[in-house]
Amino acid sequence: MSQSDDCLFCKIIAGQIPSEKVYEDDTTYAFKDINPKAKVHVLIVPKQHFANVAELAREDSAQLGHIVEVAQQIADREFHGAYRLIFNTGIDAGQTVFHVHAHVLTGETLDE
Ligand code: DGP
Repeated sequence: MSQSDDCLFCKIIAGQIPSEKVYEDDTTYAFKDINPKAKVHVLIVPKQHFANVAELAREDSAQLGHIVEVAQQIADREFHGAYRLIFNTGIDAGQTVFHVHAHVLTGETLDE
């Protein structure tokens, strides 16, 4: 599994930094965002390091599809299948951690 030494989310996946796990399988890890923007705010990450969603789509589109499936499972459990899925991509779009992550916002009715 490729990892980046300086990557915060690689360290979370490896258990070197604590997190509140929501889901895990062989390829994918999901945990609660430290600064929630909704009643339920989960980050879903591939265990393999990709910088952003464009790189993930190019190099492993099946993993990208799997992230959407995991988001759906979380929302099915938390809020009758309703959720918002966000991939901030690039500094000017608000990306601060350069290990691709899907923000899943759910658990309540969201503002438009
Ligand atoms: P983004 O701005 O799209 O790169 O989102 C990064 C998210 O990561 C942001 O919503 C806050 C969250 N985050 C940053 N550091 C930590 C951490 O140490 N633990 C957890 N659980 N979340 C973190």
